[in-house]
Amino acid sequence: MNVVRREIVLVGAPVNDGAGQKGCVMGPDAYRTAGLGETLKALGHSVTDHGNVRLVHPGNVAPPNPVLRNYETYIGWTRALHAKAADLGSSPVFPIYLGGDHSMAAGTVSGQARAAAAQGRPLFVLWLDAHSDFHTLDSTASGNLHGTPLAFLCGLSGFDDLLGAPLEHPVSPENVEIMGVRSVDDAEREMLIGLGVGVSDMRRIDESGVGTLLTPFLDRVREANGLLHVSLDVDFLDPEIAPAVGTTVPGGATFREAHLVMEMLHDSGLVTSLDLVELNPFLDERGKTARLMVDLTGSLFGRRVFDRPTRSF
Ligand code: Z70
Ligand code: MN
Ligand code: MN
Ligand code: MN
Repeated sequence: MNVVRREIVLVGAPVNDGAGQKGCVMGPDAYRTAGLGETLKALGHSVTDHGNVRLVHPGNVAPPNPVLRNYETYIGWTRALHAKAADLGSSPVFPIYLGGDHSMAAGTVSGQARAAAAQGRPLFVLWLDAHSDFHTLDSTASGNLHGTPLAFLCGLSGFDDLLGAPLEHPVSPENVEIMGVRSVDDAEREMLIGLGVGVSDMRRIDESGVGTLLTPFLDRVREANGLLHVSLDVDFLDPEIAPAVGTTVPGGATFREAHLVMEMLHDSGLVTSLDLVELNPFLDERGKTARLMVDLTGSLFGRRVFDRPTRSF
């Protein structure tokens, strides 16, 4: 078997203030309960659980837009997770960040991008999500900050409070691929088109298939000698198979589409860090969604039905 043994580090990010409802705070423990560590060990990897990152409150910061909800904790979580991810990114481990709502990616991905830059390598981001999470602090109408991390990560303006300075190592918009999207607000659409972010929406998936859409992106990562961060939002999946999310959007990725993405990512050998976000265990059905997310992570780390052909002719 050609198993590449990875040194995996689990990092809990019990972030809930970016979402519209409560429950994601329980995400990290649901993944642990569903056997994420055991699953990865059974595939031959080493797994160390670093426990949960703790919020450091930044003190009083005036929000630039009155609609923003929990602006100060967005800042606190971004700083804490950025520091953790920059540290892990500079060592040979594979971090899995257990969310927590998607606002946590402002910290995890910016930290990984800092570590990538220190190695002189570009960071690519595959954002698997029903939403594009591409609002600025001005454009968001809901004020839910989990709708903003990808705009921050791509270097859009207005986010300087998050790290206390302009983002030093933004992710290049052409190095981002959003896949599975089916809910985009008008302001986000204009910015995504203006910046040339790669988007494979559900229609393109229906027409071409996830494999055909993913291959050219992976080729670009490889040709650029890039690092690849995958940010997997539970709502990428169809709510029939993954009900444990705050805002269900019908028409998501199927079980097989999602596994194929993970299997192809595994075979590429290009992925260097992962977020598992937006799991709301309070809304789950007997652990079904948590277990599916664990199984998908297993596919990303090498689980397969056969490791070689049964015949040589
Ligand atoms: C909408 C907003 C959102 C979930 C991201 C939705 C944002 N664009 N919702 N992830 N579950 O409120 O900005
Ligand atoms: Mn999201
Ligand atoms: Mn630097
Ligand atoms: Mn989403």
